[in-house]
Amino acid sequence: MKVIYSDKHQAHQGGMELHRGELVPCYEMPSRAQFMLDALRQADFPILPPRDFTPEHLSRVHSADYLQFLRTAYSQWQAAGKSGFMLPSAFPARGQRQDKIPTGIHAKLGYYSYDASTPMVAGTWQAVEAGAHCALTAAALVAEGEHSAYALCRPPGHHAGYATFGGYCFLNNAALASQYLRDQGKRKVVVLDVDYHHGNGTQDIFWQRDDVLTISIHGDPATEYPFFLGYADEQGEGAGLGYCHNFPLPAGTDWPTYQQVLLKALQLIKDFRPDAMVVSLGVDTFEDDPISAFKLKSEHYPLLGTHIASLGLPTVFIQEGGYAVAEVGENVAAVLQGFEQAA
Ligand code: OKP
Ligand code: ZN
Repeated sequence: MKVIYSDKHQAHQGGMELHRGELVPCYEMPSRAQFMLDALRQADFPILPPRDFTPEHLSRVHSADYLQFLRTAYSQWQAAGKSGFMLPSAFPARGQRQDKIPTGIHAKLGYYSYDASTPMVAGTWQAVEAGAHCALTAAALVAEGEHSAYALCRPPGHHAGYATFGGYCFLNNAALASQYLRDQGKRKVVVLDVDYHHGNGTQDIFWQRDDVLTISIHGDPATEYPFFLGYADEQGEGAGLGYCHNFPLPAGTDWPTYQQVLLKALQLIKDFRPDAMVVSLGVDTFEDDPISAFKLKSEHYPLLGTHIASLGLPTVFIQEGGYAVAEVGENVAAVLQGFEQAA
């Protein structure tokens, strides 16, 4: 399978994030992508640059005002005399106005975000746009008939909603790939999110739709990020009711338990009978991940790939999280190799 990669991701280097109440160096760092690229090259995956896409592709899953905000936010910060990384500091809470789009940069940051763990810098938009183009290119290859493709996106995307950023994510790469597949004639698409964190952004974007099934297996939001979404009783709304499934799992979840739940998710996918699949591939389920609490070992990642391949679906893999930097590369390569050997 082809790997789509752009070194433009390097322009996004956040600096510090507010993590569980402490300002710490960003876990989501450029070396993550370098380790993945090295491991994939080592494993002989062909590596290609992204194609160009028009802004209209981004507007398919994000609001126009949100995209405009992302493109201009850092210049507005600089115009206010600021430099360095930029974080939101106040958010509209219960009882406060969300019907007015504010104009000041600090108000806008809080309006469009929902945490202080997602800094932006001067190169963020350039990196994020290139990542989205990697996802769209991988989707295009699959739409054109390849059985699978992998987009090495950095930063990740699955926490980005229709008009919200957070959880290190700005554009929802998995949603962009899914919508692209729909627009190219795949009638039903499933997004399987195996990142440790709930794919709240993807859920938000497809919440009211029955043409894109979203399934996420993740740490229990009662204690794990994104905290306020990802419970099992979230099932979609309107036409989308029944087309969203969440599997929150406790800290300490190991491969036998994970595999049982994965098999349930795969059965839901078979029942849906999709024409294509998008996998939000996070390897922060790894036992040594610094911000996660599952206990998967490196030997389990090929098995994850094999299980996914058993569906026999045209599949776009989108890179999400994974913060045990030295091991992310081999774990990602292991999933893709497991998939290819079984496909
Ligand atoms: C991104 B992905 C909150 C901690 C914030 C954000 C985690 C984002 C994970 N105090 N941590 O799903 O791997
Ligand atoms: Zn994650």
